[in-house]
Amino acid sequence: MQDNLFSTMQPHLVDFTFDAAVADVFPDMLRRSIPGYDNIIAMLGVLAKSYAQDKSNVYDLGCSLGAATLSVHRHTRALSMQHFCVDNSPAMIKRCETKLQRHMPEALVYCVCDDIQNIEIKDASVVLLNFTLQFLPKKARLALLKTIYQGLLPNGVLILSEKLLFNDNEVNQHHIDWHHQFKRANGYSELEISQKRAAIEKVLIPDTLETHQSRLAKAGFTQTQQWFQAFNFSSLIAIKSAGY
Ligand code: GEK
Repeated sequence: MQDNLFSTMQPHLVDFTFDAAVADVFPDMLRRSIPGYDNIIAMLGVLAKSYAQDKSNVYDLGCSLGAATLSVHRHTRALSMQHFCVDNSPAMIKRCETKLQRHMPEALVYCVCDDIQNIEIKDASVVLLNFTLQFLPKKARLALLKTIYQGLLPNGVLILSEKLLFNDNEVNQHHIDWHHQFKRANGYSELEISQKRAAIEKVLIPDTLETHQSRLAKAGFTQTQQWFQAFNFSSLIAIKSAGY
């Protein structure tokens, strides 16, 4: 279904929520709003294949409709792994469960409707935070990364994709303008772009790349690589070294 949720003037714009109306148009919304989204999803599977371990767990935190889990499974189906898909939106997790049952029926998948801060992470070889950390209060982000680090096996990885903020105002504005051009090129109108921006700005709070890198280091990760960036959207891979 096509995303036209913000195409008509909304007299009382409320903060963005991941409700049923959003879940119904979500694949179209992400594809047309996040530069490189399909590419990132495909590469999550490619990267996961290098680090996935037999008899380990994979966590997709803020899984929405399970696109990242599907990609990981596509590349790792020869291994025996348990997939934990977590989202606190009932509309998302319900659709996710149906979709994964249909597309990976042979896999061990647990779809959990909860806040990702309440989840115990253990025996994990791959943890995905694909555009989710940005929705957590800033002061809760380090604690979650520490929990993830503790729950990872040696050589395990966290893949963290986020919208970025830039310290330099002019540079930041360029990225915002390029992103809006990308949305226009994908058929969003000026009204849709401005109403979506107003609805999401209090719930999606981006950090700079440097903040992410230093927070990952504080959580324990000694190796972090930025493997993707398109405008102000980026993805990092953080590895838990074998010595720990
Ligand atoms: C993808 N990863 O397609 N606990 C659990 N879920 C949360 C929380 C929380 N505290 N906060 C937000 N979410 C997906 C895309 S979307 C990104 C992720 C976006 C969930 C929220 O319900 C939504 O489904 C998801 O995180 C963010 O690969 O919409 O920009």
